Amino acid sequence: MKQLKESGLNKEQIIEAYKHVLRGRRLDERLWQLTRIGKTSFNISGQGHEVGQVAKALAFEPEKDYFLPYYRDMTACLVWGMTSKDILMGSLAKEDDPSSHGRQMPNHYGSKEHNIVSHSSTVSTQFPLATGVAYGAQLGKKDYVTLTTTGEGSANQGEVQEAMNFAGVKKLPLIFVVENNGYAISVGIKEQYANETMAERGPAYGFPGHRVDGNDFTETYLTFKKVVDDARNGKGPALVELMVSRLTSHSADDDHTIYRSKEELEDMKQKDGLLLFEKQLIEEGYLTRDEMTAIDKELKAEINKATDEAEAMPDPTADTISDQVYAD
Ligand SMILES: Cc1ncc(C[n+]2csc(CCOP(=O)(O)OP(=O)(O)O)c2C)c(N)n1
Ligand SMILES: [Mg+2]
Repeated sequence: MKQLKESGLNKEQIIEAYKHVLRGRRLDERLWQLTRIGKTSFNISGQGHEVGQVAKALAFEPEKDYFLPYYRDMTACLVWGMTSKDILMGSLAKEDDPSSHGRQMPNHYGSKEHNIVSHSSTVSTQFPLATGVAYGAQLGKKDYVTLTTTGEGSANQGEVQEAMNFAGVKKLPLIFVVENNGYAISVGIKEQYANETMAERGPAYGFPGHRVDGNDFTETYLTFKKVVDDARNGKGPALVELMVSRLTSHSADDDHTIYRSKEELEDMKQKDGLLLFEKQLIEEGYLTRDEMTAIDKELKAEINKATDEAEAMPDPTADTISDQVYAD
């Protein structure tokens, strides 16, 4: 793994990155708890994707760049500006949920305030939409870059190929990401695609493709920094394949112990990106274990407060059922 100092980020920024990673993990654990005690209907989790998502998001300028995420990108959405309370209001389907005012399923992140465009449950439909958002930047001579993401199984949908082809033809300022966690629900990669890597599909459409280890913070951050800078400078799109692990079942509605071996699950736990990142932070002198424990305590208090506040927010009322669904 590359050293953290090679990222060019200072100590404060690296510690901030760690807080984002840990917040993503702790908040997701809270979402699981709420599902299990029947307070929410569903959860789909990014545990194992967090380090890569933080490194990715930090390479953008969320004040102006657009993000069309997929359902596992909660931690990236937190970096982009959403709060724990925002996410919790979405899971609890509250009227003030910024993603959809409680109309969508949990984990369909969106925020008008933060340029995060809400997506459909039909996987990868955000890809052609992102192409449109990026084309808007080009036609309007604006310097924002658009980011869109999906999983490696969903990357085989037809509209993904259409979106990448159009982006290549027009040289759009658009970064495509495939978060490759090796599974599409219970289906492993051997049954998903026949090419070696997802990254090699970039050059097939006329732009660079990079495969990075999503647990290597520096490698991921520097790769995104380069492609984002290039996109902003008119050099066109790129595809980044982020190699990550799905530490949980696909969602709150399945049990991965049925289709993954005990050995595989144990091995994955040992290689948990959060633990590797913590080890690296200690070894490279950024934080001590005690300091990490203190940060964890702070984040747990923050998430408890956000949960109480989100739970106390009003539900949508029946007479507003079609608000936020149809334009006036
Ligand atoms: C068009 C479409 N087909 C099937 C589904 C059901 N579905 C939801 S997620 C998913 C698996 C996606 O796997 P992958 O793209 O690898 O992403 P991951 O969940 O592993 O992050 C499937 C089949 C769907 N939502 N939309
Ligand atoms: Mg997958």
